[in-house]
Formats: sequence, C-alpha cells, structure tokens
Amino acid sequence: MHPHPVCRVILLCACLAGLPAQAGEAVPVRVTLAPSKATQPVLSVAGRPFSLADLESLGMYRVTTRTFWPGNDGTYEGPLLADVLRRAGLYDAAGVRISALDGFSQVLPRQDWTRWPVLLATRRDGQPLSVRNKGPLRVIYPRDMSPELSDTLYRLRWVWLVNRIEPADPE
Ligand SMILES: Nc1nc2c(c(=O)[nH]1)N[C@H]1C(S)=C(S)[C@@H](COP(=O)(O)O)O[C@H]1N2
Ligand SMILES: [Mo]
Repeated sequence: MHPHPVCRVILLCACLAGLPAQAGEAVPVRVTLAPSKATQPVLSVAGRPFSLADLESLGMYRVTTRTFWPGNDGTYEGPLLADVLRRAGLYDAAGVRISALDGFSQVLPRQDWTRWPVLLATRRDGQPLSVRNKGPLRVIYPRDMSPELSDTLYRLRWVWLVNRIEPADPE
C-alpha cells in the first residue's frame, strides 16, 4: 500500500517534529579541555587504579544525546570507553563487567566499544559529574548516532556511579 502524497508530507513532518532539537554533536567529537587535577583513584580497571586526571588525559570527547530518561538528555564529555580499556589491556576482552558504587553492574560485549564511540563520561556541560548527577563516571552511548541504540537492550548498559571494570564473558 502506497500512502497518498499528502499523507507522505504529513508523515514526513511528524518524523521531523520527533527529532531532537539540539545544537550539539550526535557523533562524539574530540575536544580540548584541561584535564582534571584530581589524582585520587576513582576507578579500578582490571585491578589498575585510575584517577580523573588519568582518565581525562586519555583524550576527551563530547557528545550531545537523548537518553532513555528525558531529564538526563544533554551534552557529556569524557574519554572513550575503548581508550580506557586499551590503557588497561582490556580492549580485546570478549566483554567487560561495569560495576557501580550502588552494587549495580552490567556486562557490555566487546562490539559495544568497537562499534560505537561509547563515553565513560566525567563531565556534563564541561562540569564534573557529581554523585548526585550519577557521577563521577557514567557510561554514555551516542544514542542519536543510530536508531539501533534506542533498543531497550541498551537501557541497562547506561551504568552510572561507575567504579570498577573487569573482564567478563558476555551473557
Ligand atoms: N549505578 C546504576 N546504574 C544504573 C542503574 C542503577 O540502579 N544503578 N539502573 C539502570 C536501569 S535499570 C535503568 S532503566 C537506568 C535508570 O535510569 P533512571 O534512574 O534515570 O530512570 O539506569 C541504569 N543504570
Ligand atoms: Mo530500569
């Protein structure tokens, strides 16, 4: 069945209206930001400690994204999860378990960090993420890069309060 031309125009307008009205980048871009000076460990990756200074020295990326939770939509900055894993020798792991201060954890399969520029965000709008704002470290998928990332499969993988990453077999 082919929609009437007028219906096509209406459908097109409805689709456009549904797109996020945002000025930022849907695809993460490299940004220059003076790295944090905080040197106390905030994250353990395969037993190796990382401070905010260590993490932000890996190279910062910025993405503007919708999330599964409207109040959380916004612009985030941080190193790529792939770069953090590479530094700790986990880039080639089949998967990693990302654990949080509240005991929550999720296993991410390798294809998530090889296929998508997933951020381990340290900041929102350039400001450090407080624990109240789900920091100091929070997984941010570049959700607006692809409709695939809106699949509810990804919903649980947006771990916040991240404090530990270990190799793990994907479920
Ligand atoms: N650290 C941590 N991350 C987490 C969770 C959690 O309980 N703790 N819940 C997950 C689940 S079940 C969902 S649906 C979303 C919840 O986001 P919201 O609390 O902003 O709605 O974050 C995910 N990340
Ligand atoms: Mo949830």
